[in-house]
Amino acid sequence: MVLKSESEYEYATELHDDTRRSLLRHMLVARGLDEEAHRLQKQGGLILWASGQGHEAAQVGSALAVGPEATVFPTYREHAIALLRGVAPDELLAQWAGRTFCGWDPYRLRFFPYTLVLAAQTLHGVGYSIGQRLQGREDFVVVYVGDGATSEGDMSEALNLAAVESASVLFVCQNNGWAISKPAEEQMRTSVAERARGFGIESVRISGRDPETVFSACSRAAAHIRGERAPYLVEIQVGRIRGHTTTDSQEVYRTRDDIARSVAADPVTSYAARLSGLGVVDTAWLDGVEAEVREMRERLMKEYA
Ligand SMILES: Cc1ncc(C[n+]2csc(CCOP(=O)(O)OP(=O)(O)O)c2C)c(N)n1
Ligand SMILES: [Mg+2]
Repeated sequence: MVLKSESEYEYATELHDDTRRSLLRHMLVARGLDEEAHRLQKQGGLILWASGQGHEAAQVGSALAVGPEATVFPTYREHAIALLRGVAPDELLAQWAGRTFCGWDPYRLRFFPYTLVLAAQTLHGVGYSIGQRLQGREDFVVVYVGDGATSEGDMSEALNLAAVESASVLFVCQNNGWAISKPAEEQMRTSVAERARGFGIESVRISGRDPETVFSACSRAAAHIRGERAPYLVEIQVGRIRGHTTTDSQEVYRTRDDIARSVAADPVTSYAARLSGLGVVDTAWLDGVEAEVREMRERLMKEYA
């Protein structure tokens, strides 16, 4: 089956300005937390940090599109979604400081613990959805997975199970092109979106640079899942700005140009510039968010430095 190119998916949905400001605010807060966590790790306050820089539009756009009723099964890099779901910044960092396995209540926030065993959460998510439906409860689940993790057998089992059981699961693959130092081209011969179709799951592949594209694509995917009672997969191509984690030196295996391309395609700075240019946000609004971020960073600094 031939995968449609991105240009065939025109997501022209006009978003309300409040939604656009909300997208940008969540992205800016996530970026601020990420910068602070990275700095704290370098100072020894955290044991490890897996940066989400470059993934913000994919995460915020998808999480806002599915709404608060959906239960999220994350990997270990979904910090923007954690914050959006109400995980407190210090709760989020607690696990990266080795203080807890999970600093929040997964049931109350509908945001499950981070999973470091690659793709394990894909089966957890599908099983949870099926179980919820059997009990007559809300069964909409969003499973996040990286490109590298799709090579795990669990992912194939999860896709097949979701397809045959018509589970209400949205699979969101954030394809940042790398599984640590292994490039995506060496992990697969087709796109993840095309692979999903082989299991009988509808899918789309989009760019993760613009949160509005992600929001629109995931809104459509959610409508499909709720309307058809069938799973869906959205593959979002993102750029990984920092290394895999703070233990990684990506300069060793990525070319300067490749890293520079990811930096140049930064979804946070480009969306801020775009909304400023359109007059959707002004300096006072941006200053307000900056003050909020500064306060959050100062609190984290006191707690973890
Ligand atoms: C079952 C399993 N095998 C190997 C690893 C080691 N490992 C940790 S992260 C990673 C790469 C994952 O890449 P990807 O799924 O693309 O996610 P990304 O880190 O790029 O967001 C690997 C191989 C692991 N955590 N779990
Ligand atoms: Mg990856």
